[in-house]
Amino acid sequence: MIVDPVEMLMKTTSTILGPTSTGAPGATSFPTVVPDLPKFEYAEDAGKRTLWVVFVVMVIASAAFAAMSWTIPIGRRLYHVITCLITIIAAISYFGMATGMGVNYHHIKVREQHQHVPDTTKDVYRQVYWARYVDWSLTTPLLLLDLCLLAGLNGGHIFMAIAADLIMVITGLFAAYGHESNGSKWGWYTIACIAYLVIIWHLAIHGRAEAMNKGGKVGSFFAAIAGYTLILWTAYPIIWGIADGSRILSVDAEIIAYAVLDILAKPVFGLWLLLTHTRMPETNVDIGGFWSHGLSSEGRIRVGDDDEGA
Ligand code: RET
Repeated sequence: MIVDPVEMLMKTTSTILGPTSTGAPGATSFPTVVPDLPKFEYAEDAGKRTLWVVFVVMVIASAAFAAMSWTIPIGRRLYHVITCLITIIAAISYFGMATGMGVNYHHIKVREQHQHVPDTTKDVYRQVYWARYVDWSLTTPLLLLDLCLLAGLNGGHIFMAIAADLIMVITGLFAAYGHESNGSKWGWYTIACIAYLVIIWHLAIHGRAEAMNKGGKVGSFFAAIAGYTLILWTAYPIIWGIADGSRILSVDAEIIAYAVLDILAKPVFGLWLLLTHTRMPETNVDIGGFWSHGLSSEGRIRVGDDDEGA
């Protein structure tokens, strides 16, 4: 049986430690500091139920995107494949989180100042869902790839945007396990925010310019969907700052906030992208060769692309 040391500690502290008194009535009163019990911040019913709901939404979205892809030839399915993969990865990550995996406690020592006695520290244990960062390290590059392909960005800029994205997610994970006392938490957070600015730069400057070159319709669709993405993505570091960062939001509220953002950033984004792409031939990415025909297609009688089934 795997025993979670923090769960054990929670059980023992709640039975051993009762209310503490600061001295007998009438005794000369000295300034005293009563040691605080450790504080535990963890997901309760609302949070756990939300994780299950998002898991179901991601499964339904994946099924819908797969079904949409079967209606078009394989050579034009690139966006469908990428977008479906995004919701499949999210479904797997939410399944893990809903069943209590991909999460652990981060121990934070909070310094408390007092008027007449030396400072004390309080122990806080807060759950960190590290599975989110695994999810983001796979799905945010894919979301960016969708947008970069739509804009018609070159390989070099796509590579740099995705590299910045991976740096953002990894340093964001370090921030989640960083310490307040030595500045590592907010230091990592700052590095992640700088990486995020690099992503915005690539989308807003290079992406927009390339999309405009593809014509007015593609240009305005890219401006709309990339603008929507930037607004949503910017909400993530804000939620992080008030949840993991300064612990103003409870773990339940954090789960609910990320759930709303994740649904808007993956299934809603995906549906919008795929429906518009199907109606806009200018957004097609021409992928023949191996993707459509396999390695050694020479000499084979090839059925027309349009006849290829699912
Ligand atoms: C962190 C914290 C550190 C600073 C920054 C962050 C940005 C995260 C972003 C996440 C986007 C996630 C998406 C998920 C889709 O479902 C890591 C929260 C800048 C932008 C789009």
